[in-house]
Amino acid sequence: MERTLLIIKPDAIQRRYVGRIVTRFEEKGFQIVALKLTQIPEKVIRRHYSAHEGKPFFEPLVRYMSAQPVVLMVVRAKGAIAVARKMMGATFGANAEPGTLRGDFAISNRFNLIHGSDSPEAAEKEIALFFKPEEIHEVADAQEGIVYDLSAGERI
Ligand code: IDP
Ligand code: MG
Repeated sequence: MERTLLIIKPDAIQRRYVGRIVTRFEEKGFQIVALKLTQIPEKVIRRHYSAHEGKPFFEPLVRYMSAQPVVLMVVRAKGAIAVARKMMGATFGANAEPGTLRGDFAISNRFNLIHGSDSPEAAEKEIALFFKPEEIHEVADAQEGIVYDLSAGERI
């Protein structure tokens, strides 16, 4: 099953949105397989966002993401990466569609509540950057047969 890495960013924690963000993914049918509250060291966040190095927003982004704790999560679902990105909404809060997390709860270009991996390669790289294998708990999903139609031998 596809996995993605989500980060509930410091602004979301300050605004007491951890519970409702986690709930949105659970309600949608995602299974949580890893979760922790932690402050990410500056050099790790630089690596995580290395694709943005040199851009004008890079240094403030590094400061924002490393100054306070975040919630790191690995979640899985069919098509997890694209579905999570859709649920997050566009990067800038003001542009994000209502009904998405950013569309409903963010107005800022930077303080936009959540990170989600943008490709399978990024997801696996980011999961390995933030979690040790023993911190990931891929237990059988008791609800899988009701979240998906499994009668044809695949997840429909
Ligand atoms: P994403 O989070 O939607 O994938 P990216 O383009 O990967 O967006 O940018 C990473 C993060 O950097 C954004 O979520 C946002 O917090 C911040 N950011 C991106 N562009 C800007 C900008 O133009 N001004 C301020 N912050 C930005
Ligand atoms: Mg991105």
